Amino acid sequence: MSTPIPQPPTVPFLGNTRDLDRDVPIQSFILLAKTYGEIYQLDLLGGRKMICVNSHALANEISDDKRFKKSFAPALYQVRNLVGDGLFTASGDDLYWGIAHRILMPAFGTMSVRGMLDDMKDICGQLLLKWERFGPDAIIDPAADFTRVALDTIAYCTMSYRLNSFYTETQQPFIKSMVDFLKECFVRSKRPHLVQALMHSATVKYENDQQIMRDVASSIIDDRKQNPIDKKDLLDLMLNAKDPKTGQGLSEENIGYNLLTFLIAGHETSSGMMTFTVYFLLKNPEKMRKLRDEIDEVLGGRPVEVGDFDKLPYLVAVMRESLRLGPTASSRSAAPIEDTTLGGKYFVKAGNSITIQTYLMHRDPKVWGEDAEEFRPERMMDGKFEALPPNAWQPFGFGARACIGRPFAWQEVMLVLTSILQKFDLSLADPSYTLQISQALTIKPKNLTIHAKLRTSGP
Ligand code: MNH
Repeated sequence: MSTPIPQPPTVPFLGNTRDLDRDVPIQSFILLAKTYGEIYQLDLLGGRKMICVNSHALANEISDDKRFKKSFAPALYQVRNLVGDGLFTASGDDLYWGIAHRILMPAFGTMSVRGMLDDMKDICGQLLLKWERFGPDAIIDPAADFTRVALDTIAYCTMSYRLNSFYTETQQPFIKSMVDFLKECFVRSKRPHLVQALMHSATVKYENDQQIMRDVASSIIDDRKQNPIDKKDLLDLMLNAKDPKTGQGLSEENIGYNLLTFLIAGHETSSGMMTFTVYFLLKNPEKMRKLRDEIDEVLGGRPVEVGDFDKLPYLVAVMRESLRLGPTASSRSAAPIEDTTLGGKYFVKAGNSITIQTYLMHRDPKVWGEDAEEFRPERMMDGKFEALPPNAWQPFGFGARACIGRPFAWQEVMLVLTSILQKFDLSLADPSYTLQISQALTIKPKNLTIHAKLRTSGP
């Protein structure tokens, strides 16, 4: 006998759509989990159901490529309007996922990423200069500056293209369009078709935002075609490499999709991670001191090099803990390949999307204990990380469809954090700040502001 999956009361026509906050849906997911526990379902528009799981036990069961395959929450499905069958949004059955995956994997291996360190330093240096020149009284918006770093880093390291975000006063049009586009994807996925049809100006803007991003992609591709370079970067691979298995290259259309995929997937998550980490460190000054002591001890004042990354265990623990409490990709979805039963009692039909709320799973007291809400990097080191139950820490997803950019993001964030802490004393601009979350496709701290003062006591 199967047990029905708990569900909040529905209203006619709208189902459970009103249970989801428009701007910050994760707030609703947190509240719903408090009421309904490890699993619940919602009726969305167009007859779709959303099943959410919140516990490690159920998430672990779904982390099985033989029983489940990646699926798309409604908002992510909308993102396909822009990036089609690019790597992130391709369905497992899309021929192009396999071709692009095999062509692009080598570009994101650890060795290849190590070769990008100097280019990453170029961009990171622009951030350091800006904060130094702004001086100790300036109010810095770290989410905005980390977005500049991350976006410029991905464009420069993988496409040898300078977006020069630090040289524009306001946000890059690309970033503005991207944020608005992702927001609209969310809102759209919850709007009835009839209402959507009437929202003419929203649709015009939605399409205009996509065009702005497509234009950036085209100019990067055209620029490369006109000015070929020797470097075998990601863009070169996309334009020229052949899939070893099928012998096929990527189509023009798919190159465009993937280029935008990398610009979007390659920066939102990393910039959010840097912002969360700075937030957690500022709220936990003794952890900040401990981290800085480690950096000073290992590096003195010299720039970090590739070989140093293995010598900074506390930094690694801080990054893991920050991604546990602030997993910037806060959920992922998968669907059973055949009809199945979850947790021995909840029946789920084949193809019915299940959303793992990583944010909640990362706080499951069965795994993390009663102090799960506390930022405690110590739980991520000295063998404790390796001893965690399988799939308890999953900020980069799972299996074949896990994050391809993990080594890239890891190195980038290590570089930025070590560089900032070597150079500045950070403080909250508003000491009473408490965490609020903003959400587009990913989550990050909202309205966090800081000061950065050059260190007086050097290493
Ligand atoms: Mn990334 C997939 C999280 C940085 C490019 N990424 C995923 C998934 C998660 C994720 C979770 C799986 C999503 C799903 O199952 O639906 N990614 C992150 C986080 C960071 C990150 C937390 C940084 C911190 N990602 C990056 C960077 C790049 C990148 C940097 C590019 C350089 N990610 C991708 C791509 C995919 C992906 C591409 C899709 C991979 C695939 O399906 O084959």
